[in-house]
Amino acid sequence: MKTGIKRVDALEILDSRGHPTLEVDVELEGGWTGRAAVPAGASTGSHEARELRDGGPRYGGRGVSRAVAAVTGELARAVRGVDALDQPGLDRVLVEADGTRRKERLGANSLLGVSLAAARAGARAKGLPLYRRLAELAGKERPILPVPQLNVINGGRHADNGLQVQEFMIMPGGASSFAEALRWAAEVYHSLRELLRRGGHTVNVGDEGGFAPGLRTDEEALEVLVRSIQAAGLAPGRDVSLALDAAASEFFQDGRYRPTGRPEGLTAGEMIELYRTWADAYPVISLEDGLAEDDWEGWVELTSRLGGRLQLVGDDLFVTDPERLEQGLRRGAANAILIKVNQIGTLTETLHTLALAERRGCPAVISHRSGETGDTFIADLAVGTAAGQIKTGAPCRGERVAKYNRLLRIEAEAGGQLGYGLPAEG
Ligand code: 2PG
Ligand code: MG
Repeated sequence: MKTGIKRVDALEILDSRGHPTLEVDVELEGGWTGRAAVPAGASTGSHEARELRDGGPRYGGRGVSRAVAAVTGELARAVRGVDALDQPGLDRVLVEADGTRRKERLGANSLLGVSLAAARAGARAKGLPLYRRLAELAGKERPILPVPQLNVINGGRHADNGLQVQEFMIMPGGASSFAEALRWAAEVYHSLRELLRRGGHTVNVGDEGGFAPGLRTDEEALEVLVRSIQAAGLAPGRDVSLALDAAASEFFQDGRYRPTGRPEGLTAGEMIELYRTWADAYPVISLEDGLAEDDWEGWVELTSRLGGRLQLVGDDLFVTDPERLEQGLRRGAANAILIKVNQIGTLTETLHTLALAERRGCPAVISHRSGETGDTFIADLAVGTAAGQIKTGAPCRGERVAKYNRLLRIEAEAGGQLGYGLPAEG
């Protein structure tokens, strides 16, 4: 069989934060090859699948030489001869080889590298661009270019300033193509830079390419964002809206929310009230991880109070896990899901969660991690699965821009055949 897996290799490389990560190569019997690099989070949810890291003195314990050994040893033996075109079968072999619920034995990073590299090799064997191959695997006839959420102001764990919200994002939903959306976003990004500079702020960038200014309050950040959209000649709320990732699990302690500067803490109800005032005053349309990963009661209240007007995205809450998504939808917690391939560990499981979300009318946002590489797999994933939304950082820093540029290329190569925006209902 020419599409059987012949060789699997792995290399310890660096991610965008200078931490080690895995790069995996898969070669098929017919000579087709695929390569994939694995991302890594900083504000990781406690229910995510586990990465395998070395511990010990190398790279401060973050080395992945054990994961390299898992890929080139146990996993390579397990998948040898398996048909790369049977992605569900291949991913089953990977999951069974590991044998644990959270993939802690061989590491979700090891499994994911093999899964994604094999998908690339499979696309080459079929002579398809990756997004077309992913559309085939997802059973989608109409791939679509996603609306990007671009993180232009960084706070929380991704920066050293006083901002409680980890990510302040712009969403150019009013554009008529992805290329126009990205141009608008870049123009807003530069007018933001200018406004911050004039206000005496540093314009150094954080982990995801957004500015990390020494702003004192989240409201100041929301204000300057609205002004920068206007300064770019665009209409806040119509052309460009705002999306936030509070990453609230990061500042939830002893039953209260304790962002920087609020040591007394806030209840979930007070947090919800704060979000309501923001939604009233600013063109915010999406809020991710507004509350903590296990605060189910708070999430239910948040969703019943603000779910009619905001997209409430579960990231740490759902960790791309179909069981947690099912539980959330049953209880009425959140109304959208963030999808991160390394939270679950294989392509097939990711597609499975996406399919469940779609069946339940739950929008999905395909996402990068704060630690990334030049790998652009998620750009193709967003298009092929017709998810409708992607978040992959600012229009700045090579590892972020690589994904946006890949989307530009997909749109251009399709010659106007692919739509832009949220998928049509129904
Ligand atoms: C998030 C992500 C990506 P991290 O919280 O959504 O922006 O951050 O990869 O650090 O978990
Ligand atoms: Mg998040």
